[in-house]
Amino acid sequence: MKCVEANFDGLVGPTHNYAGLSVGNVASKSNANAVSNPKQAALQGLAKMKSLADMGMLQGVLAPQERPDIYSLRRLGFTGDDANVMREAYKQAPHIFLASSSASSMWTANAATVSPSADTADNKVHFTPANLTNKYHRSLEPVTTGNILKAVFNDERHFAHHMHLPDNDHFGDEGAANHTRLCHEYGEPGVELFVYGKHAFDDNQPKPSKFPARQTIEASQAVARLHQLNNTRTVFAQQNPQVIDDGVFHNDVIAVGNRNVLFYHQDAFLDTERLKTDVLAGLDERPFHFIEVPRDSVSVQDAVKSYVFNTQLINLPNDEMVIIAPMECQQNPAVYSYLQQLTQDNNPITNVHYFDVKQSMQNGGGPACLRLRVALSEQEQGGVNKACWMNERSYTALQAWVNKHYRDRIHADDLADPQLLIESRNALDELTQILNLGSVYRFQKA
Ligand code: SUG
Repeated sequence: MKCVEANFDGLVGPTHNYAGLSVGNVASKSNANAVSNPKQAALQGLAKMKSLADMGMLQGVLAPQERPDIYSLRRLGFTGDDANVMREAYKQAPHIFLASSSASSMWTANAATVSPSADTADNKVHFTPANLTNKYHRSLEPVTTGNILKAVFNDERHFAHHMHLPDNDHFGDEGAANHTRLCHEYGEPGVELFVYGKHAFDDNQPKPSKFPARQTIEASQAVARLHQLNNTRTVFAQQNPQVIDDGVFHNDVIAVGNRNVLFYHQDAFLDTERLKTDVLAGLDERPFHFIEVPRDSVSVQDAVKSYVFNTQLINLPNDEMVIIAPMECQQNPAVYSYLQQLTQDNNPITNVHYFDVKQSMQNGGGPACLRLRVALSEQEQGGVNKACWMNERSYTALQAWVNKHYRDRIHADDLADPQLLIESRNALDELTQILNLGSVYRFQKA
């Protein structure tokens, strides 16, 4: 079965801003209160999507969410018309209001965990939206994420959609950011590697002491069960608690895998040897490449600053494997020289392409955070909502849409402007037509 891996990037929403909401995420905290540029952010994201499509990759678009989330503010006791809810929430509980205004759904690596049909017992592609319980602003995402995924992958013959896991820290789940699929060919059964930060039901296991572990093993195991994965090809590995305390809040900040390559930092995992043995046990004899980056070449601090592991490892149509990296990797001497050498060494990676996604990077979201990977057979591709593919036509339409609706400057104080909610709803309503999504937002159902 010929399969390719598609990337579905999150479109940056109209309220993109820097609110310092993510403890444990260095960039988010250090850019708190900075002025953002939602228009530039969305255009940077679209440019990356279009470049990948131009490279011959299957590239999709996932719609952003409605913010501020008036419904959750009403649940918290703010009343009156929408403008009053915003005004009162901003006045009485500014932190809650800012959290309700985040455009964080752009980081679709956290939208869901996806298992391709080659790995699942019923041969369907399985999706479980991430509950993102660890951060309040992100915990507002899963219901709408589920609606959007169902509107994009809307063919029951091929796609199975699960509800997100119970909304509790015991089942904290951050989706594909902590999940990597390794295989020789996308259409063959692969190994699904789940990386977790802590055991929720066993206090005697190691865990970080300074920053939260967002993903539990219990959540990863539940997703593996829901997706009907084969035990012999499912690996659970613990992230090194020390690196979480150093700012590695998701595994995709310290490791990335694609097909027969796992590219990771020496300090990424608690037990690297065991992980390697378990991965190899699930694959056949063909060569597999563990590319371990020594701390002497790239420190964990440089990895966190440059996001060298929050890169996309992709196979181009000619089968060359290349890295899609943020510009920040070019600007960091240790990282840049490591990457230069890597493409000369004896491994499948031949080239690095650098992209400007700075608006997202300043909130701790690199190229890999912005995309959800979905390996699809030709038949399954036919079941995907056609309007959601990136091509010349959709690119032109989406660029025009951003230019028409987005602001080029947002500071925290601007978020309480009722006009911003009206602008955002108008924009999203039009977007659902461009992407042929139907009514995925609550304001459209009212
Ligand atoms: O969850 N930042 C996101 C970044 C997510 C990155 N995703 C992956 N690594 N896959 C987060 O911490 C910051 C929002 C703010 O501070 O305004 C934020 O939510």
